[in-house]
Amino acid sequence: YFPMSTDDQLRFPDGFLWGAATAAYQIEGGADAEGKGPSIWDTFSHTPGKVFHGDNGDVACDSFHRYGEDIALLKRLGVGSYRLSLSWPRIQPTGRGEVNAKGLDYYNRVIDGLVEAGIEPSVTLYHWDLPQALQDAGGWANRDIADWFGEFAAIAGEAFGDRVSRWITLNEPWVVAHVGYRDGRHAPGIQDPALAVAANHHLLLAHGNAVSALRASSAAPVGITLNLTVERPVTPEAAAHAAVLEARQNGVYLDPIFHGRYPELLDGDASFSPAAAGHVRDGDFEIIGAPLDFLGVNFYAPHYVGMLHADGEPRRGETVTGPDTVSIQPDGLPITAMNWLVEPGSIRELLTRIVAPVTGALPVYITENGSSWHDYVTQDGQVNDLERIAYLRGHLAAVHGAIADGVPVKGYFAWSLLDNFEWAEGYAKRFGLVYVDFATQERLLKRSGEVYASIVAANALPKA
Ligand code: PNW
Repeated sequence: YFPMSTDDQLRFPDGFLWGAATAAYQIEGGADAEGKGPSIWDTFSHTPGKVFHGDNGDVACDSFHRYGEDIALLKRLGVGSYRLSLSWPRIQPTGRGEVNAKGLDYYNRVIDGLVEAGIEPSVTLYHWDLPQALQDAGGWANRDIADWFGEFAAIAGEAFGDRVSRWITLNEPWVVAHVGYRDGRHAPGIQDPALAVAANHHLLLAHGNAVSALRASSAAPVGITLNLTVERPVTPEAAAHAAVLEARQNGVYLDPIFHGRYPELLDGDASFSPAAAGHVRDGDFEIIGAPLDFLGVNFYAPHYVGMLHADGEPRRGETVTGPDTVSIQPDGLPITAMNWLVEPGSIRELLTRIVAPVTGALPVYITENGSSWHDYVTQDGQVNDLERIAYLRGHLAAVHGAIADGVPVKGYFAWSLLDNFEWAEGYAKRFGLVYVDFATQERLLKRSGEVYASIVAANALPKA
């Protein structure tokens, strides 16, 4: 145990890294500015029926022009680091060869501005905006993408590796493969389990190649960000089902990276295990298992799983998810605007039960955590987002608990710095510590932003 608690506050370890996070397509705009090529999200968001309200990221938060204001806001929060992502087609318009110098210039301006402000750049190479030209060549379903991504990583490492404080190769490969290629709610909008399971393996190979490429050009620590799931069975019979769900989302990434294999639980399931689907070649696990300096974890909400009643009828709060299984919204837990449960203890369970047994002493960063609510500006010009404050405090207390359990959590990045383009939900779902009026691009620190700034300044969470 470490000396971090007093009667009135939970102290975080000295040097704990506080941050805020965004992603390129969600904030930049400048969709075809200065030589940028189209990404799959440009294509997808301009396809009718794909994104709520027909929204797109053409302008978003206009951070392509307003990054200086964003950096000023980060200074107001007092954070030690900003997690941003690079738009691959801004740097390589077709994803291969030819580098767009003006794209590099943009990120040089942002990174230099951060360093100048004393804020460490934590840079994600890939947060979902694949160059459309690569999708036209098969995207993540084509094994060649491992080499394409390695090349992009080398370009980024050489251009920015002297000033970036930590690298994240991929953001949430499970969402890329599962939501992009299996259920199709995200770009490229494909619904094909065979392509999804191929994408799973190729994402991991690409990650491994990127680790090697970054090592060659930058001394900064390298990791990957996974969105791991906590599946809570509500009855003993549902436990086996919960274990399969965790293997399909957590195991298929954690096991190859840290244990050199795909989960045994999925052996024989060719629609979820890349091994069963025949994608693994000699040497693949050596590439995928390239040693890392940290694991990034994104977490928002747990899931509750149960068995379908014998009469086949879902009860109130139940959604049928398989021939004999349901997902459950339990009574008594708050629900965010995303319809995600609020259950802070689940992030401690994730870190202690799922992450630490796999990663051991490896540093862990929470690279995203946050919540969406129906924020509005009051007549006196404030956003009184009390639910977001409660969510933040609850989850930070639980992260503190995981540290007390012995999990080496080294930092926490709030999602998000800004209200932004929330993928298939468009601008309707706000996650920011800063409110954005998308008509004027005016930014306004929410009350949660003020609270976060005081937590960051104290390196502690007041108990009351
Ligand atoms: C994560 N899903 O997204 C992302 O990393 C962020 O870009 C995003 O804004 C944030 O969480 C909030 O949603 C997800 O539909 C988006 O399963 C959608 C899903 C999962 C993660």
